[in-house]
Amino acid sequence: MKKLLQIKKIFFIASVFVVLSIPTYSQDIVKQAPVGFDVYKENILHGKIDTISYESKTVGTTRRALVYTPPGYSESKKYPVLYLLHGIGGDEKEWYNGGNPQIILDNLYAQNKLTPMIVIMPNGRAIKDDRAIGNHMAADKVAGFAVFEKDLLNDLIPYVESKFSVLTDRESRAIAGLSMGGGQSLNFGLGNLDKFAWVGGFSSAPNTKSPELLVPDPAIAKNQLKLLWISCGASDGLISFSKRTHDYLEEKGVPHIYYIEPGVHDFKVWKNGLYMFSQLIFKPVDVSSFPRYVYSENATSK
Ligand code: FER
Repeated sequence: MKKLLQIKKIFFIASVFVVLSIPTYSQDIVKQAPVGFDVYKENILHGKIDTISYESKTVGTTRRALVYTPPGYSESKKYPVLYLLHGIGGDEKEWYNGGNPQIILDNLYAQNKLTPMIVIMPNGRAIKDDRAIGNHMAADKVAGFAVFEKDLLNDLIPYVESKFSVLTDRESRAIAGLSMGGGQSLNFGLGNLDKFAWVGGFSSAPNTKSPELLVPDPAIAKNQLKLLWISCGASDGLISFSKRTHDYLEEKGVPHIYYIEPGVHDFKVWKNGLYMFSQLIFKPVDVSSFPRYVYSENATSK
């Protein structure tokens, strides 16, 4: 009888531990950016933004990109690389001008929330005159966004890997972008799983390939991807391109985060995309947490 009571007691204590550990566990996911995430702070370490130029055999010109190196960047360490792509009306400076990614990332580094990485912001319009002028929808300009796949793989990545102290395996390479760049990221990332293990599309545009072309072999994608991130503003006119991709991935059992937040087609959503995606990459991923990525009004990541 005494023994039974003891067993009951042990069982009770064990259950208390299990119950208490649930809330701790559920705090693990990355939450919507809190107020102040994009505000410059004087008294923390800051990364550095530079312009780089590389010879593009694909386009036949010298092309530009911005590079953000993290606080404390050292040639004696090797870093993973995030390629961060702009939208149809932008160029290599669009993220910098509209989203101040260096402020968002500096603040996250100050809170120890990022694996140190280099961020490359290229010009994704791979045509001779790649300036963001005139009619952005002109056929030759739109076509340049598809040609950028070759420029990225054959010209820019080799340049970055020859000039910076970076890791070169697929698990050390991520690609994400906004709108037209979100479509590029899904197309190029999922189309080159030997090159990219982390893929993110923020408010992806109509250039996003149809799901069957994007992920023709769900088993390979499931096996190769570390993280596939798809986010969009709930009131974005382009949401159908994210939703159809999500629906297909869900049907085929390919793990991914589908994160819908209040908002339209603008930098508020894209900055939060960078805030959340950057915290998830280049570290262990818990696939079972993906369904818990649901927008929460009073989220703070503190
Ligand atoms: C389109 C609508 C929007 C399109 C591209 C976009 C190529 C891109 C928008 C953006 O990058 O912000 O029909 O076709």
